[in-house]
Amino acid sequence: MKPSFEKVLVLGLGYVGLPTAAVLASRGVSVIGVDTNVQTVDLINQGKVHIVEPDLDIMVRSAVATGKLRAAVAVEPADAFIIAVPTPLTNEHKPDLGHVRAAAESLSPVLKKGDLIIIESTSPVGTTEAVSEWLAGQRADLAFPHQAGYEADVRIAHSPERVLPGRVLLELIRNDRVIGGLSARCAERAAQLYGLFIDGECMLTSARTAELVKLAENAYRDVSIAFANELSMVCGRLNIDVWEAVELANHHPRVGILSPGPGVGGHCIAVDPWFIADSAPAETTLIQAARQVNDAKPDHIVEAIKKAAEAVSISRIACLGLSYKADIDDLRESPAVKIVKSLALGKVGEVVVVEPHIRVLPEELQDLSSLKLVEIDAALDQSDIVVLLVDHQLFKAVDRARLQGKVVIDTRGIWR
Ligand code: SAJ
Repeated sequence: MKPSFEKVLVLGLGYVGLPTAAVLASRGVSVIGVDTNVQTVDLINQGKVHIVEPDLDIMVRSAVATGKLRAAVAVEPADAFIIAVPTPLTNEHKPDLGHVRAAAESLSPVLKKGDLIIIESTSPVGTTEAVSEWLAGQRADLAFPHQAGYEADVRIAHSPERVLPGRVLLELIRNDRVIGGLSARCAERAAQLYGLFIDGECMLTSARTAELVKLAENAYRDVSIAFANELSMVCGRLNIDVWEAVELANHHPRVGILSPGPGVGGHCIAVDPWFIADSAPAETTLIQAARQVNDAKPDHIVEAIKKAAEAVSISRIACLGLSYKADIDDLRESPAVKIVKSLALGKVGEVVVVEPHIRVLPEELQDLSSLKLVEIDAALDQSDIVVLLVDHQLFKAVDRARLQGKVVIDTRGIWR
């Protein structure tokens, strides 16, 4: 087996692909990052980045400057290929494997004996095997692992990313890594690649198990958050402070209730549980119920705001935060965006929004004429109802005296 990797291609230069490409390049490997977006490719070749993540800009700049990282729109031959493209959800809650398939099939012309392909994209169980079958359909001259197992010419593995946005570079190196091969040899070869930059443990398993493990991790978190969110609604009905109840319950040595919030956002936890539900619909009552509980939470908050608005003559509402969680600029699937949109569409008072990490409102909020993006001071001065949607540092630092006399709806419990 080849001991080293001289050249690695990373397909998809997003939140996972770009940091992975930069870290590999920092270890002396020649890395080509491939993306279909020409602007992204141009930007990276200038040593710049298109996503906000601590230290990523410095790492990319130095990797490009040393010539170890280059971006391109087309694939080329390499020793290993890492696929890190999105796996979105269709409107029917089904996984869309179009990007994974296109990326995998684009490798067909450059693939040769001894190459390694790793799928990092979060994928439903069976995807890695499907990649092997798709490529076998195009390259009858090579033996693939679903046909030839240990003796295959090409090694294919799944190793899901598990990094937390905001801590990507740290977690990429420190986290333990699950590596699932279509054969033991595939997993071993992939572990050699990750061994170049990972301090955590590499745990080898089958591709199907690795696929499920990743989905299980995010579904587990979704179910845990759903429990906290359901409890917050129970406490609302019974007029109990949920934060106090959670804090007290968590003194029990075997209880660790998560924090309720306005709902679950981001591109992972709100999406991945559906991949399990799609594969085993009859067996996933709990997972599907958790999705419904978390998806219903924004509407529950909107109802509480409407009730508060009815109690004042002119309701001027300040919504604090739009991102899907604290101290990042990522608005994907954000419950805060859903709540603000619903208030504006329902004409529930005059709404101003504060989001320190963006300069303009996202497109879906731009046409709502009643909505304005303002600074925190202006928002607090102008409002009678303050809705805290994201626990950004900026909001934690608000002087509580400034909230006096206002109706406060604190969905994250930071001002208790
Ligand atoms: N949330 C709560 N209450 C909590 C914790 C989170 O309401 O107690 C909300 C957040 O506000 C946010 C959502 O849940 O809207 C998700 O945030 P998160 O910090 O739990 O997770 P993500 O989506 O940023 O990242 C997750 C991580 N997975 C797990 O923790 C199991 C990360 O490790 C994965 O790499 C990432 O998904 C991914 O890409 O799959």
